Amino acid sequence: MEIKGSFYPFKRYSDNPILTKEDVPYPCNTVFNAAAIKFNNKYLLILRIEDQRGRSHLTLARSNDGYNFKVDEEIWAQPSEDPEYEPYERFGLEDPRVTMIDGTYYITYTAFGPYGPRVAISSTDDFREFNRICLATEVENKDAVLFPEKINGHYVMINRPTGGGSGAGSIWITYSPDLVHWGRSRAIMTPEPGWGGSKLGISTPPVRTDCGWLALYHGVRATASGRLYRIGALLLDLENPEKIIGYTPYFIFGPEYDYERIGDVPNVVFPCGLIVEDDGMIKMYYGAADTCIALAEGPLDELMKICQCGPTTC
Ligand code: BMA
Repeated sequence: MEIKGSFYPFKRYSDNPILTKEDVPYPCNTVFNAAAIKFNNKYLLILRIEDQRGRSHLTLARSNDGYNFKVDEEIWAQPSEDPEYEPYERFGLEDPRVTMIDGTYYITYTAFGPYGPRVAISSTDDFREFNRICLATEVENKDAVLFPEKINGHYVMINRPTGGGSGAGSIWITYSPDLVHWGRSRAIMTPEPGWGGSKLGISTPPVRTDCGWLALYHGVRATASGRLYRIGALLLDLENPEKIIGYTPYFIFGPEYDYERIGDVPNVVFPCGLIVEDDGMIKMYYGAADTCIALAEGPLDELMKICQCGPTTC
C-alpha cells in the first residue's frame, strides 16, 4: 500500500482547539488529556483539569455532536480523602481513559502522590457516581487502558511501568480475574532509537476490529530543547493480545499547529480517547501542549491498513 504522508489518515477539526480553559466554568490553569466515550447518545469527555496549584482533577464535558462541548459546573472526581487512597492521589488524578465492559464504564487514571504516579481504576454506570475499585499498580506506572472485554477469562490491562535498565519506558500487558489483582505481566513493546526513542505508552483503549485490537500509542523523543510527544498505531492479536501483529514504525500524528507547539509543555499531542462512529470514522480527542483539547478525524480502515504497512503478521 502507498504511504500517503506521515500524518495520514488523521485530519484536524477546523475549529481546533475544541476546549480551552476559557470553556471551564471555574478558574483553572489548563484542560487537556481527556477520555472519550458515547453515553446515552451523547459524547462525553472526562477532562483532566489542572488547577492553579498545579494539581489535576476530573470534570465531565458533554456534547450532542462530538465537536461542541459544554463543561459541567461541578468537578466529577478529586483526590480522595479515604485513607486507602489519600496518600497516593494527594497531588491529583491525571490522564483518564474509559472502557465499557459489560455495560459498566471503567476509568483508568494516573493517581499522583508523594510516592510518584500509579494506576488506579474506578467505575460508573451513570457518570454521576465515581466508584473507586483499586490502586492497581505500584509506582511508577501510568498510561493504562483496559480492554473492552475479558480475554481467555481475564480482564486485560496495558500500562507503562517506568522500570530501569535498557528497556525502561516499555509498554506492558497484565491480567486479572477481578480487576483488583493483576499479574502475569510482561513487556510487549520497547523503545528503539528514533521518534519514540526515550519512552512509549499506550494512548487509547483498544478497539476490536476484524484484524485485531487497534490502539494508538505515543512515542517520546528527548531532544536538546525538550520532549516531543507523537502518535503511532498498533494492532494486537484478538486471542493473544500480548502479540503485536502490526504497527506503524513511524509516527502518524504529531505537533504541527501553534496550539500543539506552544503551551505549558510545548510539542505534545496526547490522545486518551477514541470514538469510532457508525460510518467507520474515528474521532481522536487529544491534549495539545498540556494546555487545551483538540480533535482529529480519520477512517478506521485506513488506520488498520497503515498498521499493516509496518512489520506485521496480520
Ligand atoms: C506525560 C503525562 C501526560 C503529559 C505528558 C507531556 O508523562 O504526564 O499527562 O501530557 O507527559 O507533559
